[in-house]
Amino acid sequence: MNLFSRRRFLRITAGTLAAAGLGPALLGGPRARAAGLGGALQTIPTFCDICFWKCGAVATVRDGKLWKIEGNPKDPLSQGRLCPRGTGGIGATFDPDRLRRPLLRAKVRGEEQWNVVSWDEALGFTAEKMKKIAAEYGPEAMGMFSHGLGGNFLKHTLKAYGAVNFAAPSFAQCRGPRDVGFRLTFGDDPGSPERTDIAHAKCLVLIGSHLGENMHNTQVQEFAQAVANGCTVIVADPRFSVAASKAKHYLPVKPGTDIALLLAWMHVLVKEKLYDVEYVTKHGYGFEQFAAYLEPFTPEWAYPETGISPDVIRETAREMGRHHPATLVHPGRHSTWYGDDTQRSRAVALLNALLGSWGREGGFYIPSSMELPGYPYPAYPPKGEKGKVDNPGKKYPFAHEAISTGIREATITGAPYPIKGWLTYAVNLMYALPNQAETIKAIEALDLLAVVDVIPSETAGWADVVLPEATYLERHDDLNVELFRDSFIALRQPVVPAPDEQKPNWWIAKELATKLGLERYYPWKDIEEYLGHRLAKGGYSFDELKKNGIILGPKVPRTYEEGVEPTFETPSKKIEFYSTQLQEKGFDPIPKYTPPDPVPRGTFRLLTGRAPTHSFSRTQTNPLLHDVMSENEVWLNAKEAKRLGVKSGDKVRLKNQDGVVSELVKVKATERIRPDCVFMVHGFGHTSKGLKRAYRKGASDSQLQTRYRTDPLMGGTGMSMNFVSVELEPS
Ligand SMILES: Nc1nc2c(c(=O)[nH]1)N[C@H]1C(S)=C(S)[C@@H](COP(=O)(O)OP(=O)(O)OC[C@H]3O[C@@H](n4cnc5c(=O)[nH]c(N)nc54)[C@H](O)[C@@H]3O)O[C@H]1N2
Ligand SMILES: Nc1nc2c(c(=O)[nH]1)N[C@H]1C(S)=C(S)[C@@H](COP(=O)(O)OP(=O)(O)OC[C@H]3O[C@@H](n4cnc5c(=O)[nH]c(N)nc54)[C@H](O)[C@@H]3O)O[C@H]1N2
Ligand code: SF4
Ligand SMILES: [Mo]
Repeated sequence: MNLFSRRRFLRITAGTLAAAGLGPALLGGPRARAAGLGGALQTIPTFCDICFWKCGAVATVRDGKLWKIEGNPKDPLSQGRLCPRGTGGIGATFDPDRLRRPLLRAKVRGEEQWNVVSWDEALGFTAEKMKKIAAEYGPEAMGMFSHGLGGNFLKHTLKAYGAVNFAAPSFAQCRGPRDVGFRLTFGDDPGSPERTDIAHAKCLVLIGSHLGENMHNTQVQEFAQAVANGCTVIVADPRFSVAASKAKHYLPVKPGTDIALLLAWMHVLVKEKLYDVEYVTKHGYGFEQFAAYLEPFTPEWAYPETGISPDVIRETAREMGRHHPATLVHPGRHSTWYGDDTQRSRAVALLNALLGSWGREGGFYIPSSMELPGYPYPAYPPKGEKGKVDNPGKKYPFAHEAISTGIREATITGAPYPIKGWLTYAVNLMYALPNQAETIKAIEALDLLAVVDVIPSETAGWADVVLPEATYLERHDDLNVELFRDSFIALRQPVVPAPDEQKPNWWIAKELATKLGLERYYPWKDIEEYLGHRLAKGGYSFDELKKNGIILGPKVPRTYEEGVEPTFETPSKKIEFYSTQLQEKGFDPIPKYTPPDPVPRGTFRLLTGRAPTHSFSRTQTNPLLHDVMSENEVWLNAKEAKRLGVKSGDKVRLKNQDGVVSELVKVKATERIRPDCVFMVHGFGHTSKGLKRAYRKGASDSQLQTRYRTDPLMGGTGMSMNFVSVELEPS
């Protein structure tokens, strides 16, 4: 602490606090300071919501105004530091484009013409429509899409109403294939936050996972630690990512050929007996069949598929073998790419199995969470005969969560039964689901689309009723109790009031329940009563939580090295090198490589990813984050750019195989990408007129992803099957 702030610190007195009318909980204990510049500084712990990592944060309010937000040093997820998005998160509160009042659609759907109404009218309208849907089609006809913790209370209201169809695009459009691939192999998934012990890895393999641009905070911090400790980094990516710049080996793999590379790596490990023989003998099931299966998949076989030379494949496999079991082949997260994604993720899991990294230091630790009882609500109404619509007849046998695109399909077709209402919470379906035309077709078949958001997203533009939520810095949410290395309970609490008529999700959910005649499902008067009740029942102090933002559990052993034997919840109770579950359902018991569709002449495969300063399609209007990056660019191989006569900074349009043309987007001509693909950051090119700051800036990958291939195991939608040509603007 420097002298200046120390003097400020010493000025704090009980009198100043009382005069400012601040409760001790709001003052955040030891971090509280008084400022000489005409007012008090308050520090309030909470957790971030710019993405779903939920980093513990401490916000500082100066003269009643939100000033800054930093990491909470007590929090194991942030370890005292936020990512750039988290730091810029405060911009969400003063975003001029944010929603302010409830809106009812004035004209035709999608025209974004609204009547400003009261909450009473907006929720009355929603409840009436929902009652009508329940009466005509049954409550199962009401579906809900959500992402994140904030959806909990609305889900509760909808369950009380009798709804059964709940989905999140974070499954079938994100980590679903990965989770299923790992479950089939180890009996458990990598989790969110991932159970990766990156900090202690001696060799880290990133196959398409672009940590450093993908800014999941703890992982990026640990990645930096690992690099500082001399960890060998191997990156396989068609694009020279930020992570690739830290790598000893960079493999510019041909898009869609990861399974070939993974099979060849495993071939070398088995052939040269570089795998963890003891671990595999003890925990493996079906290893002999697996080893025999690998026989033909030599590095020479993989070379023409992947473009990676046999000596590089051998050298990198040996490097992995040398450091095992502290070799971590990162599971990635977003894994809906080519339609055979579960098998790709299963191959990643099998490579980890060979290296013995599951349950090991520098590999995948065994996480735990705190025990915290739920609220004792009355039982939900009994479920009817109908079941869920997203996966009829268990068509996708290994889906363990609902498939968003399955609900969309049922909405369009009316089968297995009609879906007539959607409630969305913190999802932008127009951007999250591939093929926007299908999303619109589904919306047109609805009697009700109610959208809860903080900004007028593209999906809100199609809504009948728009319910404006208070941002995460203006509200409480449910408690965060997650599986992680250190178990904890974290609190989100308001830092500043909502500026207009925005309301928190719990309030919206409770009021909607009341309008539906379901008030008995909300026996608590407000969220503090609800949170206090849960914490008291668990034996935790609400006051401590308000003050620190976090309650930490005891440290317990996490790895084999610390004395914990891993267990495997597969049918054989072992690591399944050969999967009988897959065989029984008619799928390949060991992953099979299928070459990707060839890239049509004159086009490029469209790949997408993240930028460090933006989250999905949710941050482009945030004034602070917009300032850092206001539009995306299309990465184009330098030689291809030259051939096409374009240079960095030129504006082009991308046209996909189905004739869809993008907004104008700047070219980034670079050696950092293969010549057969282009890359752009997801979330830009907004077309909602209400998003003034971001309107038509950059291009939207969602608009260009008209094609997708569904994963037959779990219904994930592979979206990297779209090809674009570069269209020059006449000058
Ligand atoms: N084309 C394409 N599609 C993708 C992806 C891709 O890279 N490309 N990525 C996929 C992945 S990995 C995922 S996880 C999903 C993510 O899909 P979504 O979860 O739908 O993500 P976003 O596009 O960020 O939409 C979030 C919406 O929540 C709103 N929001 C933000 N904060 C709040 C809040 O506090 N309260 C409320 N009520 N709303 C809020 C935002 O304004 C935005 O409209 O998309 C998947 N779909
Ligand atoms: N800043 C920021 N960070 C985020 C998010 C955000 O919105 N913003 N979102 C979070 C979420 S929900 C998710 S799911 C993750 C997503 O992040 P990741 O799990 O890392 O997944 P993707 O975004 O699909 O990864 C894209 C990378 O894969 C490469 N790639 C494309 N095709 C192939 C291929 O065939 N083979 C190989 N080997 N590589 C390929 C691309 O060039 C790119 O570098 O990011 C998280 N972190
Ligand atoms: S990773 Fe960044 S945006 Fe996500 S919760 Fe943490 S600080 Fe916020
Ligand atoms: Mo995701």
